[in-house]
Amino acid sequence: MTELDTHLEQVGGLKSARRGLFRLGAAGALAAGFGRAVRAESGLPAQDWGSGIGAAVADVTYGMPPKDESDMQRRLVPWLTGDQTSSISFTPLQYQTGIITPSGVFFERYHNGMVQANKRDTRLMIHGLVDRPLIFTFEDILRMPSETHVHFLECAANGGMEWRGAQLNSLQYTHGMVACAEWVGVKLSTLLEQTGLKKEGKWLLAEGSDGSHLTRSIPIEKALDDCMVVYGQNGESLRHEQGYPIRLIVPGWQGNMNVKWLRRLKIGDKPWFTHEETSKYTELRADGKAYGFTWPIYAKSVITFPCPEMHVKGPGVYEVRGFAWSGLGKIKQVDVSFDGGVNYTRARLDGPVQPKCFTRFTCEWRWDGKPALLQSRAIDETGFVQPTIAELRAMRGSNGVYNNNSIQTWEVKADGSVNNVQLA
Ligand SMILES: Nc1nc2c(c(=O)[nH]1)N[C@H]1C(S)=C(S)[C@@H](COP(=O)(O)O)O[C@H]1N2
Ligand SMILES: [Mo]
Repeated sequence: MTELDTHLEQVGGLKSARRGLFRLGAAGALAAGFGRAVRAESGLPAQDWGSGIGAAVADVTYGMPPKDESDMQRRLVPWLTGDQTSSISFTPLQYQTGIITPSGVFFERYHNGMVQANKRDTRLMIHGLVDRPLIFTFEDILRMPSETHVHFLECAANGGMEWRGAQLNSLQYTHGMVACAEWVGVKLSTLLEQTGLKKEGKWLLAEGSDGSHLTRSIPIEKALDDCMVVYGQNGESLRHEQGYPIRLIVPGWQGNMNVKWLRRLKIGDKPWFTHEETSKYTELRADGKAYGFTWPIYAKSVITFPCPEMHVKGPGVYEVRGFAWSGLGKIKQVDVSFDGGVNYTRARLDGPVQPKCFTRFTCEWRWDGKPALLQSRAIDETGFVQPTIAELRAMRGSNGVYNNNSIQTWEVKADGSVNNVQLA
């Protein structure tokens, strides 16, 4: 018996550990259909990197991805915005393997460029209808009780170019204004406990310290529910791109409300109707009027393999992969179609399934080599079903920009290439 066996026997885990091994064997047999592995009789020649000494550890380094992974970059659409300081870059979702978006490729959205704020001069003022208006330093915020949550963040303009028809033959450009990260910080309710709230305080205004002084109104129920002032992102401090040193996280609601380089929170008795929540970031209807506030991101999903950047190579068995998310809570179900939405197969949810967070889904696909139309449809725990683009257009016309959560169709051609298409 090895030391591990003895330990497992003591804690009563030996049997299940052994069962685990057998289960692995069974999964291996099932997976055989996927591979094109060759028989091992021929032997495995040594690889050239294995014959010498590897690189030494170095002092004071920050690791970078392997050279071969250099396609994993944020990209922009040059014609989309008039200049690059009020612009956006897109997350390379086609290369994202798990639910966490690496901080270096988290999409960026600036209304007036990226500013390099610092911890020393950062101040957060909370005032308005509070009992004790207060100004917090970064140190003050860091000392307070903290929490960790994994949440997606999506610009309401994600997919905004696709309202009038399929435009861009790229997953990065059709869906890359979204990303998901682990955030660490202080709940807004913890901060507001210190200032106290007057009874008439029903709304909160959040303002950024960058030149755009971006401001948004948030109902106090949401502010007290799950909003956070965060300083941690994926195990380190926020990046400048994401609002270093502090930003607001408004879980599941429009990216625009997640104010970066946070500076001021004002409590009031009514919303402020700033231009970011009236002329922008509202939902246009077919009649040209816009709905009032629509804050949450509704259930949405997209297949990340195959996609225009990730082709299939010949008939055979594939694992279709993707992400689903909802601003209303957890993802309950994802269905995948191979025939443009006529038939659907239930996908496997690759847990943990967390609220207002990317959920990874996978679905086995036996491709016969004929043209196919791949789709995924998300359903969240509130029962919200991701709509088709035709259903969305019937409700809202096709002149809008925001809140396009429609089902994406990828056309797989006989040669294995993949195109962004829309079905009437
Ligand atoms: N202060 C400030 N906050 C901001 C913005 C900004 O330009 N300035 N852009 C907003 C918009 S429109 C979006 S979609 C998100 C994007 O967050 P990210 O750049 O971390 O991806 O930040 C929001 N918060
Ligand atoms: Mo945005």
